[in-house]
Amino acid sequence: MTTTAPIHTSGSALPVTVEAVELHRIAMPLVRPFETSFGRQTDREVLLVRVLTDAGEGWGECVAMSEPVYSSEYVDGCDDVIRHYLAPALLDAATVRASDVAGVFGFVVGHRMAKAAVETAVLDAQLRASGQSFGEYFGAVRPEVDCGVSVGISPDLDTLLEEVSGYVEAGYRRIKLKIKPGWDLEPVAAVRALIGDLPLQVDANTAYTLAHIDHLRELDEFGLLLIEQPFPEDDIAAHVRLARAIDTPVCLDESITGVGVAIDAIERDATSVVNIKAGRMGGYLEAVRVHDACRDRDVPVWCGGMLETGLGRAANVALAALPGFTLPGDTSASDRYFAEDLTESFVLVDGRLAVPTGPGSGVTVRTELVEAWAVRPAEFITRA
Ligand code: OSB
Ligand code: MG
Repeated sequence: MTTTAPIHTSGSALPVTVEAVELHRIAMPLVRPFETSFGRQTDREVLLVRVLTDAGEGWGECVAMSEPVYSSEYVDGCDDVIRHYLAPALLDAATVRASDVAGVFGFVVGHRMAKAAVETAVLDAQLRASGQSFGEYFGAVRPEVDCGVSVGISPDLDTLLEEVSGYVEAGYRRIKLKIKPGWDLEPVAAVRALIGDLPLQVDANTAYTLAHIDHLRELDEFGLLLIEQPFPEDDIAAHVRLARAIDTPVCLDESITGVGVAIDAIERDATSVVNIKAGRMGGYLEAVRVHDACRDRDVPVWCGGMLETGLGRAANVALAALPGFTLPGDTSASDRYFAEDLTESFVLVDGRLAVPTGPGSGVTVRTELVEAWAVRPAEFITRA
């Protein structure tokens, strides 16, 4: 009963032979520090995967953070697992389509962000060769997507309100506030008073426990779209209990590592909205499957973010153009993150970003910047 267009895994999408995998490590300063319940980030250390194939090149961005604080993955770990396991397996696999890659990587447990980065690079190469865009391949149904913005924990309320005002002026269609114990009801009340009835939601990144249920119920008076991931990722049962106690919809992020968990969490009423992040799920193909499963169950989804560069953003925006993405995503404009982006800039127009239409990701990695921003020499992995 899947109602969405199927992934276009056949037809013009010819398989490619991967001849080399390149790993690039760059650092990009954020325009302002980003603080969450798990820490404060001032720059993004990005691992980029470039595959060289018989049909041309493809690029993928690894969304892992420098430290294993959002999930167990982190940049050095992804680098290591790609270098020692994923890249050699891909080079051994002869010809592959992107839809084969998860199978090739099936012998490695977990490491979804690493797998996603490589799979995306293969998909980019494959689609560039066949002239199809990510949006067409995923089944996009709209030329642009509604955008929200994720706002970090501030040193004080004045700073928070000033930051939020700027985003409202820029035209964002939804505000998300990071919360944690000690930074929740007050900032939410202040921002609600500032923004009137503009959609507002909160994200706790697992900072609460069941002992906070009564406290979290106090959020109900602010008419939030949702509360994202209040409890630890493996505690689905705790989210079931909160969902029963609170009027605000509960939305899982960290917990949803694939379509199986998504269906389980929905069937148990742990989550009534799902945050889709391809990196967390092992790739865009699994993300599309989660979208389809949610749509079949009338569960709205929205596209999460990991402070991606234009490369990752291009793919996220294409994904967010699928029909089940009915809420604004954390797909913000380039200037919300970086003074200069790694690709063409994504510019907010009327609160939306345009879905790229060119082949593959539809954006071009500025290789001179990859070189200029490198924190270490590139690594080249070829067939043994
Ligand atoms: O939980 O959604 C999250 C950033 C890094 C890690 C986790 C999260 C986030 C964000 C930022 O909220 C979303 C974005 O603008 O990319
Ligand atoms: Mg989140």
